[in-house]
Amino acid sequence: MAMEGKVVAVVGAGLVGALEAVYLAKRGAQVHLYEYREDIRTMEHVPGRSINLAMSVRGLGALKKVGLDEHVKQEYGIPMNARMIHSPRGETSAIPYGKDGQAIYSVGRRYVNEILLDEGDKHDRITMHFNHKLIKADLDTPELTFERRGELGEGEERVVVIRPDLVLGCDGAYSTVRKEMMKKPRFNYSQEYIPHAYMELCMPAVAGDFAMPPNYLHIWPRGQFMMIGLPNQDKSFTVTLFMPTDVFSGIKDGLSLLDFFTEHFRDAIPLIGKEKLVEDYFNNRALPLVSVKCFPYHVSSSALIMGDAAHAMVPFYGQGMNCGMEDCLVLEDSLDTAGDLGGALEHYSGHRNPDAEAMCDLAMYNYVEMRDLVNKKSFLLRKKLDSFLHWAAPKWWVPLYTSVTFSRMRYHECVKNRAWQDSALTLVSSALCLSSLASLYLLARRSTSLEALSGLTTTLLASLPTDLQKALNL
Ligand code: FAD
Ligand code: EGU
Repeated sequence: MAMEGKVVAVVGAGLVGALEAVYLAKRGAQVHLYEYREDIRTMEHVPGRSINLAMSVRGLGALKKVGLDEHVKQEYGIPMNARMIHSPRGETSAIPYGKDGQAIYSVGRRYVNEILLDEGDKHDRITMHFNHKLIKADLDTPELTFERRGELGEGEERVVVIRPDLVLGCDGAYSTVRKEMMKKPRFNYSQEYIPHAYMELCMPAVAGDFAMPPNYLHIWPRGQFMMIGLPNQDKSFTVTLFMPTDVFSGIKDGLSLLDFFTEHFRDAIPLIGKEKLVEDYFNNRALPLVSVKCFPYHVSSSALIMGDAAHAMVPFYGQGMNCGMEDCLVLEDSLDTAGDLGGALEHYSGHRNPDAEAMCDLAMYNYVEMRDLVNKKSFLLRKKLDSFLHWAAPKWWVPLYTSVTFSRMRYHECVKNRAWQDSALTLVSSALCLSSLASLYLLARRSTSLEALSGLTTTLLASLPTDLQKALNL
């Protein structure tokens, strides 16, 4: 579908909006990019959400279309080849993500946003409007109303009204465009705030070098609490603390904070520094985590939501940005195949929804799993079994996180693939149980020291099936 001459208003110049604007300009559309904040490239300090993110195959695949993937992979991003698990006693162990050099990349949110805006500047067909807050939208016409922030220039009005051909809502988890869609009949919507919130803390460089090995995603799994650390370009780490909101608010002074860290994250204290830890914690607010699902993503041929606006997810799979950027690739396919704009948007909605919702579910499921299972033997055994089978038959056995993080398999198929593996393991473990039962029975019949063996058999029988079942995570 050609977009020549079409006027598209992209709302939100975040990671997805800035990328989509370039995609559309390359298709010949006249793009107007509206952003509530001022131009982040001219800001000294950008407040708000997570400083760095894990970028993997899907995000990189989307950047490839604008020629930025190699730059992020080779020059800018910091490869993380493995997770490094920090035990409560401060011991560390590494679990690789994949084979030889497979890695995910730690990237700065601000930097990626800036190079995308710079890319946009190269296109005459893109006009950027910063300090424009969408306050009202009639999505049928469509008509958008923006309020300008800050000082106005000569002859500029506070309120700006526009009538584009198409509205793309890339305005994040608390999307205004989505709020307008909610007024439509037959629009499905659900959201969930989880009990956990997050806070980012800084682990500074020590004598000009990283305080911990840089090429890892550092994890402190503690059941109810969790901390995750990603390396930054300036050799610091950003560590993100995840805890229930009441635990955050229960820590009221420096002493109780240090007690808390001594109990749960002892090894991180000297790395962050006592004073800095206390200062950062009390100068920061814990931010909420929300998961959003909705359907459809479009209104006839006049509006579409993408990225977090359409499918905000909890961050426990490191896929929010990756999924949002992949949205842009999926829309490209829809525009390529459909005959008209309405058809393309409808195709996109129907095609993307099962995948986006599958990813929201996976992220939520992982949140529960991380909380409850991290230290359980069955969980670790399944991880090892998965890796082993993947090593033995890389084409046939692809673990869930591998298909999600290192492939572009549709998210809902990743889930299906996992379901298939679960039933295969059930089958194999039942077969193992049965055959061990049978051989024990045969052994017992032949044996002269029947009594000893039958005792052993009983013990084994009692323990084996449940253990195996647990071990195989059934
Ligand atoms: P946003 O980045 O939120 O951009 C939306 C833009 O719209 C903003 O610039 C905003 O100012 C603007 N806007 C909003 N309302 C208006 C309005 N009314 N008018 C005009 N403009 C407006 N993802 C990963 O892939 N890997 C990770 O490791 C990862 N880690 C994360 C860790 C945490 C703690 C969190 C919270 C998220 C993480 N994510 C991660 C998810 C990722 O941050 C988001 O999925 C991603 O930022 C979504 O991009 P977006 O462009 O859709 O929305
Ligand atoms: C959470 C917060 C490790 C950045 C899920 C892994 C995340 C990230 C994991 C954050 C975990 C959790 C995976 C990646 C990634 C793991 C993944 C989670 C980046 C299953 C900045 N998660 N995250 N899984 O496998 O697939 O290492 O804030 F702790 S990257 Cl929760 Cl691959």
